[in-house]
Amino acid sequence: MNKKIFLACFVAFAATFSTSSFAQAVKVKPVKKQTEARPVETTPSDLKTDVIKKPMLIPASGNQGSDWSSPAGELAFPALPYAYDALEPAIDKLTVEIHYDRHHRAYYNNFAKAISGTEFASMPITDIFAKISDMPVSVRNNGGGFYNHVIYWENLSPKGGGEPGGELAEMIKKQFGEYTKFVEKFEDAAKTRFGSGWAWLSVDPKNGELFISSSPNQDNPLMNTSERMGTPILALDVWEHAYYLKYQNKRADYISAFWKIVNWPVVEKRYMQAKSKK
Ligand code: MN3
Repeated sequence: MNKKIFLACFVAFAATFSTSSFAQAVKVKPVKKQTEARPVETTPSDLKTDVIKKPMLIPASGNQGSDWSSPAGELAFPALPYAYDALEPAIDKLTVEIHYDRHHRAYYNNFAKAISGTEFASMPITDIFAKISDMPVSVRNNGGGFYNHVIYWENLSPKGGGEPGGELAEMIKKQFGEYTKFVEKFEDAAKTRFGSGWAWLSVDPKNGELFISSSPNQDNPLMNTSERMGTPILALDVWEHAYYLKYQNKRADYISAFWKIVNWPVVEKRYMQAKSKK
């Protein structure tokens, strides 16, 4: 081969090779297309960026353990009681991370903003909920979003599952029959909640009875807009952001996995507290 031609071929080859490697190195992952039409969730606007790894350490708060009696303006954003991957395989790490660090934190921040400098800042959040029909919609959505997720994270545990014990177990048996009947009824409330919302087990303050309900959006049974008001002792988030990455449209599979991570001792403790306040 002519030396010049060889050199030209070599340069052309090298240029092609280096261009394609470079192209590969900077190749951006294609954005996953949504494969089916589904209801659009309202998500805080700062959720659109990729997940940023942040240290887990968040200052411990005064409201850990569901003490909601302090003024709403003094409530802190509580630390997640376990690592992001601790609930696997029931709930995957990325879902917990985004759900807690983006969604929940945004509700907290927006709630703090909504009540800052208002008379609501000095009221316990439970008193705000009791008058929620008179409150601005930002207080309702973000206050509910903040509170509901604290209840939810606390009633989950990597060591959860099994069945409730103590007086709660007795009351469940008395009101719903076997434990499996209770599970069926709770699952029904969670599955049939249309769109985004929550399923709840609560204590009726008037007679100490347990009842199952569901709520739309970020509403909860403490709000005076509820059909039946009560103190929530078990919460299940059925917004798509709580399960979609792992379960996609299979909400029912997420709901059955939920029972494997329910922190019954916490639910029992809440039951005893709610009962004593009736
Ligand atoms: Mn949620």
